[in-house]
Amino acid sequence: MGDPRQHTAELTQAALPPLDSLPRMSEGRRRAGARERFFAGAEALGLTPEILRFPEGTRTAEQAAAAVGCELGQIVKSLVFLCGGEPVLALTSGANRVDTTRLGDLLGGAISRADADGVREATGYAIGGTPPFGHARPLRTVVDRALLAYDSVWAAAGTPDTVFELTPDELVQASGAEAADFAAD
Ligand code: 5CA
Repeated sequence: MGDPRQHTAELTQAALPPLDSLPRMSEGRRRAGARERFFAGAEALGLTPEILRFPEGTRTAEQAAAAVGCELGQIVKSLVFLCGGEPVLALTSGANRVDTTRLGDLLGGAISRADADGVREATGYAIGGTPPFGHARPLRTVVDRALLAYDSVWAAAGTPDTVFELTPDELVQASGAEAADFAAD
């Protein structure tokens, strides 16, 4: 046995990863923050969503529908596009795909898909967790008329493992969305 202090120092150094490899905040804390931000945003709009968390993930519409046991069409996809450089939000039924030509005609400009950084910048949330309202700043929002046919729909609550249920009326009111048909045939 050598000097026990030296032994401890070696063990400690061996156990610690280099500082620059550590994430600044754990994924769990980041997600908790995003859920809280979403809840506060929803409250400010007069809603008190019951947020359900599914550890297996609700990142895609298919995963979300399987998790809650609803129809795929009841899932609200909160998709960010750019129209003439401005972010816009297309709340789209999980059963539909966006026809970007229709969306462009509706909004009056050329449409492109926002990338992951663009989504976070426009909404304050990550792809797969983007909620339909309660964003960093209000976005021009359109809602797929197909969603309005259901008694209730489900949307992301700020993280890719949470969802909440609401009525189509609540969705339209809280998002300030204009109802339209922009889904592909
Ligand atoms: N939590 C689920 C159901 S509520 C959800 O957020 N679904 S979603 O459809 O709104 O978000 C995932 C969508 O993000 C996918 O449909 C996909 O079209 C889009 N997406 C995934 N990766 C990227 C990417 N790298 N760039 C742009 N869009 C992406």
